[in-house]
Amino acid sequence: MTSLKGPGEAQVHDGSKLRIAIVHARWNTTIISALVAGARKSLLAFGVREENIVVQDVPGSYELPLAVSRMYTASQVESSNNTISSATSAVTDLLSSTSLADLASPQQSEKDPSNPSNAPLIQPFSAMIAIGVLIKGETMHFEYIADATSHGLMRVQLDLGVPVIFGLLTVLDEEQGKARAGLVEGGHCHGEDWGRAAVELGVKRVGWG
Ligand code: DLZ
Repeated sequence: MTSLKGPGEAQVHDGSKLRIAIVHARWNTTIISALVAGARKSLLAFGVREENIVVQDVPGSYELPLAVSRMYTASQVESSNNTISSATSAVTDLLSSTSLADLASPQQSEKDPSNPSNAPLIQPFSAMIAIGVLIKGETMHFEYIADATSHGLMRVQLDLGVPVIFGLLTVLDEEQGKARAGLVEGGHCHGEDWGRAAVELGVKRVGWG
C-alpha cells in the first residue's frame, strides 16, 4: 500500500549545474553518518558532481545555523573572487570518498562539455542541507536546542535567500533516529529525501530570481 506520508511524486530535476553544501552536527554520529550518506547518494543520483558537494561538520545541532549562514556567505565571496577558500574546501567527512564514488550515477562519470575538467563550480551554494539529530533526554536541553536550531535555520534561508533543507531529526530515542536513517529493518533514510529536496529547490530557485 502506498503511504500518504512523504513528499509525493515530483519531476526529476537535473543537479549537474548545482553546488550544494551539507553541514552536519557530530552528536549521535552513527545516525548522522547514515543521513549524510543518504543525502550524498541522492545528490549524486540526481547528477550533482562529487566536486560540487561540500561537506562540513560542527559539534552539535545548535551550531548549525551559524555554520550554514557563514558558509553561504563564504561561497558568495568565493564566487566573486573565482577562488575556492578554506571555508568550503575543508571537507571533513565521516565517509571515505572511495565508497562514495561507487554511488555515482553513470552520468556522473561523463565529462560535461561546458566544464571539461569537471572543476568545481565556483558559484554560491544553490542549496544547503543542515543535518542534526536531537535525542530527547531527561532535561529541557532537547526543547531549547530544537527550537533555537529550527528557528535559526529558517531565519538563515529567509534572510539570505538560499534554500536550507531541514535535516534536523528530533526523536524521542535512538531507535526512532535509526529508523529514520534507514538503519533498521523497514526504516527509511530521510537523508535521501533531503538530497532530492536540495536538488529540486536548487533548480527552482534559479527561476525565482
Ligand atoms: C548539549 C547537547 C545535547 C544534550 N544533546 C544534543 C543532541 O542530542 N544532538 C545534538 O546535535 N547536539 C546536542 N547537544 C549539543 C548542542 O547542540 C551544542 O553543540 C552544545 O550545546 C554547544 O553549543
